[in-house]
Amino acid sequence: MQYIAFNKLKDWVRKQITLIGLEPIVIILISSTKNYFIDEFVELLTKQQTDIYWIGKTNVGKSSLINKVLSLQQQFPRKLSLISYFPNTTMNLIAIAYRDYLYFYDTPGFANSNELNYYLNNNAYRNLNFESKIKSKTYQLEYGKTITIVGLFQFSFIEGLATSFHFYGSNKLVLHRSKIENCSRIWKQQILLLKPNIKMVEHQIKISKNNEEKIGIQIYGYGWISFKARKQQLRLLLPENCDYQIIKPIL
Ligand SMILES: Nc1nc2c(ncn2[C@@H]2O[C@H](COP(=O)(O)OP(=O)(O)OP(=O)(O)O)[C@@H](O)[C@H]2O)c(=O)[nH]1
Ligand SMILES: [Mg+2]
Repeated sequence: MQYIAFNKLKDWVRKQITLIGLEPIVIILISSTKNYFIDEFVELLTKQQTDIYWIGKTNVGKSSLINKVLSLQQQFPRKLSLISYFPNTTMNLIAIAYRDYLYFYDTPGFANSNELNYYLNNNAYRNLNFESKIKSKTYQLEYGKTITIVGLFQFSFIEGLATSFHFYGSNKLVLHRSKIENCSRIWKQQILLLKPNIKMVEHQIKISKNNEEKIGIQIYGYGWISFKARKQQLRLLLPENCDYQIIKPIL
């Protein structure tokens, strides 16, 4: 916990929220399983004088957080919200009596088709749960090499000076290093986590900067790959419609 730059992370979240046209009032970084900042969050809730709707992407822990808040406040509703590591666990609007005639409304989470998780088969969710702190995996690569994030996507280093690439994704994912010329064969042997018949698309990425600035490629639903800018030419193989963007690394 002490290793994470909270303010940097909060700034990043604020920027992302602003980009989609919303104005955040308070940002609290929270975990209901690790209890991070739960007290601050509960205090905020006790000041609310309206019903509270719990809205967000599927599988991010909305129902878990509701149950946590209720148990901390020694409230035992007839029915707690269901939780699971599968997406779309909450299927309907669920009203839960809170206090002073106020209600929590747990809502079904939404899924975005531009994220990798949208293309996963059901067994894959176990592999993508972020239960422990992310440990980055580092590869010092010469050009001509591919890293296959087994069953999910491929990252190829086409041209440029030798570079250290740091992969920040779920610790449970296996990474496989190979020569570019072998990567199609490896991919065909290893499609395990995506739904069947997902069309894969290649994206060419040219880094124009050559100033050693730390940059990253964020792959929606996975995490990000960070490295120093050295005019590299890269290639990503992703499910069609899955998005990525070049970012300043968050950590
Ligand atoms: N690491 C970690 N996992 C969590 C946390 N909160 C919930 N989870 C896990 O995340 C998964 C999804 O939790 P849910 O509470 O069902 O998520 P949800 O947002 O209600 O999902 P939908 O109902 O599909 O919208 C479960 O496997 C939880 O155990 C957390 O704070 N940290
Ligand atoms: Mg839920």
